[in-house]
Formats: sequence, structure tokens, C-alpha cells
Amino acid sequence: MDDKAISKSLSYWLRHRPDAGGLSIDPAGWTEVEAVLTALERADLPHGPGDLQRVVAESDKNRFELSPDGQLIRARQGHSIPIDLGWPVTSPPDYLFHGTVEKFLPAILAEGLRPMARHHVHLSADHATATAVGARRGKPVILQVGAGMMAAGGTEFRLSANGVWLVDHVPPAFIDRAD
Ligand code: HQG
Repeated sequence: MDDKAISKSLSYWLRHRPDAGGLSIDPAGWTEVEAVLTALERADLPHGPGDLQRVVAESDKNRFELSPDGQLIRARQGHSIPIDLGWPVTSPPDYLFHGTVEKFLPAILAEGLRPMARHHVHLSADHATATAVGARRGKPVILQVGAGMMAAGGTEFRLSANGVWLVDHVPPAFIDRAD
């Protein structure tokens, strides 16, 4: 339970509101582990180095990463603050998947998939992951994205270390329902 609370606070501070945790974030999204431990203490959450290491290691989606020397931490994606995570441009498979819900479909089919509050549209390599993402909002609707065709046309796809595919926009012409 505490670990979930730590994870939620980390997501909020590292992706959206570093100021709310008294943190400052560098251009690649990193912040000092020491400062995060202080922020956890102020939030009345477990704040030993081991608590943070455990949450980073056990986070279900590998949301966070520590620098090799263990001094810095960042979220791997999902930011609304402007940062450049530096994930490599990578050739995608022919099809990627996006889980959403019915109520967003009219807008998505009219204007395509947009990043909304994030920096990128998040796509999954498999149907099952997309289903879990969509199910956060209700009955999932799965969209298939013609990523190979988009890449052939010059669109850049980036792949994060935890397997999330990131792209700026998916035009409606490359979107099909896959459920
Ligand atoms: C929808 C979680 C209207 C889009 C998950 C989605 C994922 C549009 C919502 C990661 C639209 C944005 C990302 C348009 C897209 N009009 N609605 N043109 N284009 N949408 O949370 O993909 O727990 O920003 O379908 O597991 O749901 O944060 O994106 O429903 O990996 O680590 O607008 O977040 O991971 O929602 O989720 P989000 P997402 P974490």
C-alpha cells in the first residue's frame, strides 16, 4: 500500500509537478535521489534509500529508473513538463496498438491520436498491453496503428527502455479498430 503511495507521488513529481515535491528536474528528466527522499519524508511516506530502490525495481511497468551511480532518478515517460528523454528512434513493427475507450473514438477518428497532456502518443507492441491501458478508463477499445506504413512515410517512432512506443501523432488514415 505504501509502495503504491510512493509510486503515485513519484509519478506526480517526476512527470508533472516537480515543484510540488520541492524538486528540480534536469533537461533529461533526472532529479537527485536525496531530494526525492526528503520529499517523501515531508509527505509522511517511507523514505529510506531501500524504499525508493524497491519501488523502482518492483514498479509494474518499470516506470522509473535510477542512474548507474544511484544518485539520480527519473520517470521513463509520461511527462507533461517539457523534457527530452532521448529514447532512440527505432523502426517499429508493422502494427502497434493503442487502448482507449468508446467515448474518445469520434475525436480520434476525426483528428487522429494526439498526445493530449503527455509529450507523445503511447503505443504498445501487443494487444494485451493496450487492453490493460484502455481498461484504466472503462471498457477497452483497441486500435491498431499502421506503424510500419507511417515509418515508411518518414514518421519517427521512439522506443522507451520499458517497451513503450512513442510518436507525435497518428493520423486517422493509419488507425483501424482491432477488437
Ligand atoms: C485519448 C499509463 C480525444 C487516448 C498507461 C487516451 C500507458 C484522445 C487519452 C500510458 C485523442 C490520453 C499512456 C483525441 C488520444 N481526442 N482523445 N484526438 N487522442 N486520445 O493517459 O495512452 O501508469 O495520456 O486514447 O499504462 O491512455 O502512467 O494516455 O485514452 O502506458 O505509467 O486520450 O499511461 O502508464 O490518456 O496512457 P493518457 P494513454 P502509467
